[in-house]
Amino acid sequence: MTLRAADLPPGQRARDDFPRFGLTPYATRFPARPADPALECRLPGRDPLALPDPLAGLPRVERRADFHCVTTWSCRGVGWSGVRFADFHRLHLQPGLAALPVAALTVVLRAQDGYRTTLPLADLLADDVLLADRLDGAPLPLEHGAPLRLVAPAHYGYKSVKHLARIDLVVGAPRLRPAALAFMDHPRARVACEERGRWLPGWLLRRLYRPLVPGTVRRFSAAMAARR
Ligand SMILES: Nc1nc2c(c(=O)[nH]1)N[C@H]1C(S)=C(S)[C@@H](COP(=O)(O)O)O[C@H]1N2
Ligand SMILES: [Mo]
Repeated sequence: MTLRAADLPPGQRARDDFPRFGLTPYATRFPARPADPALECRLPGRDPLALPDPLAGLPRVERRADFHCVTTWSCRGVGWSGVRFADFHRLHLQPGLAALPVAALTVVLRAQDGYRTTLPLADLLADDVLLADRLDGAPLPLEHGAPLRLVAPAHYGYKSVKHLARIDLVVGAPRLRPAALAFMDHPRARVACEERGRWLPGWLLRRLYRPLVPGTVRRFSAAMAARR
């Protein structure tokens, strides 16, 4: 661990590595189809849309962004490549949404390992949100979300769903049991506002989460090594 740099968001500390990380039960859960990027999309009142190659036909972009985990570690300057979620939306989602306004829609994001969370559609349309299939110039490795992950740098890492498998657009607040306990899953989780969780203030969650980092990093990397 290095000391917190002055330009990191409140409560964050930079680390030199980019660890495999997540909720403890997910340390030993892996994607069922790590080489198959197929994505299913569900829109209100429409048949499910199956996309075997979800990035096909979209402009590729590269983005460098800091990655902020809610437990207070940050990794500076991670280099992603993929397509903008906004471009994906324009091609595949918007045509099926008819007159439904963006502001009315929430997106449920589900992963091949069973992980799930939500974000407002409006947040996903920000220019820095990607569907990424490459990391630092190489194909996305299993530990960082192969075959396809969401990257939403303005939100805590728990919104950047790895091994993305399905996205559902729903009107209003979805009835979803989040992967984490309800208090841990803020509907927006914006890093700049320190929206670490619901109900409890960010400064308190910082203190609760920070001691869990070293053990969680060890657990996730041991599970990855065992899998190889
Ligand atoms: N499918 C899936 N996505 C996930 C998680 C997970 O356990 N499973 N953990 C989340 C959390 S809490 C964080 S901090 C980041 C970690 O991403 P990394 O393993 O690439 O560092 O992934 C997020 N997305
Ligand atoms: Mo996290």
